[in-house]
Amino acid sequence: MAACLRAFHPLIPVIASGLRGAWQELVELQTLALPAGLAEIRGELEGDAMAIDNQLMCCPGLRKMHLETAQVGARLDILHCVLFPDPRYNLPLFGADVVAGPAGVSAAIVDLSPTGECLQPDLIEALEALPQRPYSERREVPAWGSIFSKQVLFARLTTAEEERWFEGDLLAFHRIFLQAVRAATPEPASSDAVQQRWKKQQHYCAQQRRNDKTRRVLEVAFDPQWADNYIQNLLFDDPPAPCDP
Ligand code: BLA
Repeated sequence: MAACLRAFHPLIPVIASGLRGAWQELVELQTLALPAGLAEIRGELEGDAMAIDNQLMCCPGLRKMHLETAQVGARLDILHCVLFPDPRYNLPLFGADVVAGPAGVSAAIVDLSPTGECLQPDLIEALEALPQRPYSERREVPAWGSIFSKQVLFARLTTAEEERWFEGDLLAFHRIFLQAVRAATPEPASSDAVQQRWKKQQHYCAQQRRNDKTRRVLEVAFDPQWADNYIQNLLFDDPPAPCDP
C-alpha cells in the first residue's frame, strides 16, 4: 500500500496560493507543457511518501514561470519558484526557496536577481521601502550565490511571527516584480543589452546548478542521474536564445 503524505508545513501552501493568485492578474497568461513525467512525481523513500508537483506558465515578459512544491527526503517540505524573464525585457529574475524540516524553516530566501550590472534603481527603491523586519537569524548566501542582489532576503525562521513576516516579504518582492513585468516593453533580440541579459540568465542557471544541497536531496530521493536530469532540464535549463516574434 502506498504511504500517506504528511501535511505540508503551513507556510508552503499559503505562499503557493499567494503566488498563483497574483499570476491570475497577468494578461495573456499561458500554461506551458512540462517534460514527460515531471508534472506530478510520486514515490516512496524508506516508508515515507514522496511527492513533487510542478507548474509551468508564461506571459509577455516572462518566458518561464516555475512553481514547485515538494515533499522529499528526510521529511523536507520545499517550495521553489523562479520567474525567468524573456531577455528582450529589462527585468531581473524572481527567485524564492523555502525549505522546512521537522525543526522548522531552515532556509527562506527571496530575491530579485539582476540581469545587468545591478538591480534597476526603481526596484531597489521599492524593495528598500518595504518594512524592515528584525529576523533573528539572517543567513549568509554561499559562494555560488553571487548571482543574488544586495537586497536578497535569506533567513532561518524561528517563530510563527517570523514565518508571517517572510510570507509578507516574499509576496511583496513578487508584487514589485510583477509590477515591473507589466510595465516592461521588449527590445530587439539582436541588441547588445538583450544579449547581455541572456548571458546573465545563463550564468544564473549555471550558478544555481552548483547548489549541492538541492542536488543531494534529489539524489537520495531518486538517483544521481535522475537528479542531474531534473536540475539540468527542468529547474535550471539553459535559457534559449532570445528571438523577435
Ligand atoms: C538550500 N535547498 C537548500 C537546502 C535544501 C534545498 C535541502 C538546505 C537547507 C538549508 O540550508 O537550511 C533543497 N531546494 C531544494 C530542493 C529543491 C529546491 C530539493 O528548490 C527543488 C526540488 N534554491 C533555489 C532557488 C533559490 C535557492 C530558486 O532553488 C534562490 C532564489 C536558494 N537554497 C538556496 C540557498 C540555499 C538553499 C541560497 C542555502 C545553501 C547553502 O547554505 O549552502
